[in-house]
Amino acid sequence: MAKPGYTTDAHPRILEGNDLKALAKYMKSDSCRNVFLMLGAGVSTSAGIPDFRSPGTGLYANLARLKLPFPEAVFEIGFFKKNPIPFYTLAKELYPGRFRPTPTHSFITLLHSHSLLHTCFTQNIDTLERRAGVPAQKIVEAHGSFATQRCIECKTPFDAEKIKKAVLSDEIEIPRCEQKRCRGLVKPDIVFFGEGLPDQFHQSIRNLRDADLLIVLGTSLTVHPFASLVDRVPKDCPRVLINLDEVGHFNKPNDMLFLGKCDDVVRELCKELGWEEELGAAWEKTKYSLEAGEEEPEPEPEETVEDEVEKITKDLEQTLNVSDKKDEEGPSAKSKASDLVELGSDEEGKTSPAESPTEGKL
Ligand code: CNA
Repeated sequence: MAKPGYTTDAHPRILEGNDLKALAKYMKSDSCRNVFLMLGAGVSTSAGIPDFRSPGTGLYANLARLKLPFPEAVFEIGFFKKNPIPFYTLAKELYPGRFRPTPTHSFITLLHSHSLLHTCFTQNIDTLERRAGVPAQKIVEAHGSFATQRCIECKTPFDAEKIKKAVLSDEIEIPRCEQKRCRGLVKPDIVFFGEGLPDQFHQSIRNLRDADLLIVLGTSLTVHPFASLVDRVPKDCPRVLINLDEVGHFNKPNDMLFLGKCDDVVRELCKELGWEEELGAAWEKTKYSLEAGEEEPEPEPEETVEDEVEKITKDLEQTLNVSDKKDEEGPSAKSKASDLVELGSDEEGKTSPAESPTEGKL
């Protein structure tokens, strides 16, 4: 719910500059009551989870050398039906529980504890927002998550512990529906190409008209309809982009651009807000949240996102080598590429919005 008692006339949405100091001042003013966030994979790269599109370290660049008809096939529902092994190989690497939330995730919990957070829209499927302690009712997982799973045929939900066991076992087991006449493939509720976005996403869009501030973090803004949320806030609502590179069209008078790593920018912003210590304390709490009840882990040499990508690619390569035959049965690059709804490029090389009524992620 948007906070009551707010009028634009009494509290105009005006920024006094275009730096973090001005942003912090606005955030502490009475004008800023409802903060909305839009998150992408760049928020989790410092946790060791590769994004898709960063050149070199992104999953797509690395999957390109594998025997997939095209890198995105791993997340394509038609391909999954024919060969679920590549997805499950990747799922094993990305399965929640192994990664610690980042300082940026902890910043979101501070927005909540300071009664500023309205909704955190995320494209991420890693559930790190929840792990950091952001309340579930404040999160819209637009592309689904690993939190629940079901049969892709009869839609019967599947037991969380059983899928976890199957995914994390040494030999990947592909979980199957337990309904006697079904036995369909089971998949985490992650939105694949060719699948619709959750109802909660569509229902939450209208709330953006109450936004006093939109902060967009770590996303290439190439996936629609998610990317179009930036245009759903009121005309005078300040919009902030925090990303490694410039994306989207942040050129309105109240727009702000901070190019850099999310964690670095967020730390600076917290300094300006006087939240520096709180951020440190909130992030410290995430240290032992890797698995409920898990003891403090032994210190390990820090794994970089490059190491993680290399590991994922190697695992997939190995799996695909042993499943050549299945690969051959899979859809051809040519025929499936034409089915994708998100990857058409406009003249600037950016992905254009899906024309098709069928939605899809990526
Ligand atoms: P993307 O297209 O890979 O873009 C990531 C963006 O983040 C790029 O613009 C990068 O420059 C930027 N970036 C990378 N690291 C940082 C950093 N440390 N600080 C600031 N910016 C950074 O990913 P999107 O999220 O835009 O694409 C949407 C896809 C990616 C969704 O469907 C997700 O499900 C999917 N995805 C999710 C995860 C995850 O859950 N962690 C990981 C990989 C992909």
